[in-house]
Amino acid sequence: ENVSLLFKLYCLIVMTLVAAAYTIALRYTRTSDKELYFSTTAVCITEVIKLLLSVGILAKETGSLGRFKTSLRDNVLGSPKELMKLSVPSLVYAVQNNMAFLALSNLDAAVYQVTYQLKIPCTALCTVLMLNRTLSKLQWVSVFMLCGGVTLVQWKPAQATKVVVEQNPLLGFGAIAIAVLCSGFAGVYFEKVLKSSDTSLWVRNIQMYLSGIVVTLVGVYLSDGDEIKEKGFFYGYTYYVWFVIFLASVGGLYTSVVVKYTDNIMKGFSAAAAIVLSTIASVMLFGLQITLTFALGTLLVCVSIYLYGLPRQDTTSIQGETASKDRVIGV
Ligand code: NCC
Repeated sequence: ENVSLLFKLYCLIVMTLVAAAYTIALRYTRTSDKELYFSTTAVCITEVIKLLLSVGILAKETGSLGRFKTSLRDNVLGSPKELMKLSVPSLVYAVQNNMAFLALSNLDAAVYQVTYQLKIPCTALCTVLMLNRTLSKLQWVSVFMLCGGVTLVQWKPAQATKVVVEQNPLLGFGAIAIAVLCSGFAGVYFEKVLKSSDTSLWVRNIQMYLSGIVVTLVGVYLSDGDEIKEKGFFYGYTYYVWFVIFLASVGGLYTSVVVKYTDNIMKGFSAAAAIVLSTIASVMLFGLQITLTFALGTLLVCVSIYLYGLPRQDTTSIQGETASKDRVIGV
């Protein structure tokens, strides 16, 4: 499908801004000491909202009520096999999304964001293993360079935050490690399913969010079931919690659009570029100071993007999509 570069850019920028706001807002909601909400329910409600939004978008995409119904009948009710296929990433994403809450309950948002960048090489590895694509040595170097660059760009000296809740940093880092693995695997798995047929993105999303609701409900039951029976599903829900859920839903949908029009590695690269650009914009708008680590990180990010995009020199590996593209442009 042909969409303009401008639209892709728009999706990437929205996705990155939402992700940044999401992390900070989530962290904020976990640092209150009283009436703390059950994070597993927030993950579950997010799946419900994403499902409803996807159904709405599919209705718009199909154009007529008849075609909309046929699409739902064929792809949802009539396709248990496809539903099973999509339950794999939905399970993995359910783990990942719960890990984000666990990590941000135990670690500062800045520390989280920096450590979470390990998902970039992890995603590259999954892409190579699962999509039979190859990366040149230089591209591998650029992937790690990007990872280091984003880390530096987001680096902030540790702040003494007044946090009343009990924190366990080790638990937080463990949760990030799991989230990194999940993000890489689930992202590439979804990309593989999405790009191996003509099925609409919104149908794929509906298939995934349906099992997503079931899986996250199991999570609610297993980890907070007893307490929820006592206090209620929506215990502790403030406007901030609803805002976090809103960001998670919108962010998830934009992520799926980005993966459709680019790929998971590109998602990492462009998110990095968007972070750099938004920081530079805020420096110009609000007159903030550019730190040395930011400047160094920006340099690394730019060089890595340049290196990743260079035409490949090694023609030894003629396998997969990248190699055939290289032949077209005459490398
Ligand atoms: O970690 P990340 O993405 O790979 O997580 C993907 C998020 O998108 C949802 N998703 C994915 C595919 C699909 N078809 N539908 C979806 O709803 C998954 O449920 C999962 O939540 C990133 O690349 O950094 C990004 O990070 C997340 C988020 O900031 C981190 O996971 C931290 O917890 C962003 N999510 C939000 O902003 C809500 C995502 O946009 C980008």
